[in-house]
Amino acid sequence: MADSRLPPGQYIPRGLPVIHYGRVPPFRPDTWDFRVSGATASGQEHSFTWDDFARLPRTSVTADFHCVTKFTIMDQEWRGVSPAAILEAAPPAPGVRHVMIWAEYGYSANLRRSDFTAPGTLLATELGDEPLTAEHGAPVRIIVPHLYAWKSVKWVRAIEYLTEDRRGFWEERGYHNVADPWREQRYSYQEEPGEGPP
Ligand SMILES: Nc1nc2c(c(=O)[nH]1)N[C@H]1C(S)=C(S)[C@@H](COP(=O)(O)O)O[C@H]1N2
Ligand SMILES: [Mo]
Repeated sequence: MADSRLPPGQYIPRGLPVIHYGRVPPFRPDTWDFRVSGATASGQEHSFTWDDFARLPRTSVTADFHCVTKFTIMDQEWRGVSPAAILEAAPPAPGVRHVMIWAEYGYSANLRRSDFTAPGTLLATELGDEPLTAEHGAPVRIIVPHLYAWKSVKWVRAIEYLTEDRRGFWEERGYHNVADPWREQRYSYQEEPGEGPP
């Protein structure tokens, strides 16, 4: 039953939309890196080359994708690296409750640690058995299917461990800090106490 899988206010469009702010960045495997910074257990930043990243354990997720502009894409099959593998390779300090996902050109989105480690969340490198295309976020994007898709950051380059919550790009511009589509958490004025940084 498709309807029970469609959050309130959403519809199913034709085709697969491409949406982002700004330009599509080029991918240069020789200079690309993936950093884990902020409150790491060691106090040091971790850096992965493309080869390092490609050697991390891989898994897949099938999920629906809900954009706040109201389209929903059903049953996308993603493959990539589980956030658990990142937490293991680059352990966070005790106290880390939030993360900031950073993309090329400074786009960012914040997640609660529990959303980062949720079973559907994935650092995806493939969609439907094909490597991600540039416009859909190659080489790595995060997929957080249980939240509005502005948090599914394309072209991810870094994860910053946070001991206190901080707003990302759209969360600073009037969008909801949590962004649960089932509760229609679209805008920041809907936030209840405790759902955003003080
Ligand atoms: N780096 C980056 N990631 C981003 C965005 C962006 O502007 N920059 N837009 C987000 C929004 S609003 C949506 S709906 C999805 C769209 O993903 P798609 O283009 O693969 O359909 O990407 C998200 N990830
Ligand atoms: Mo979106």
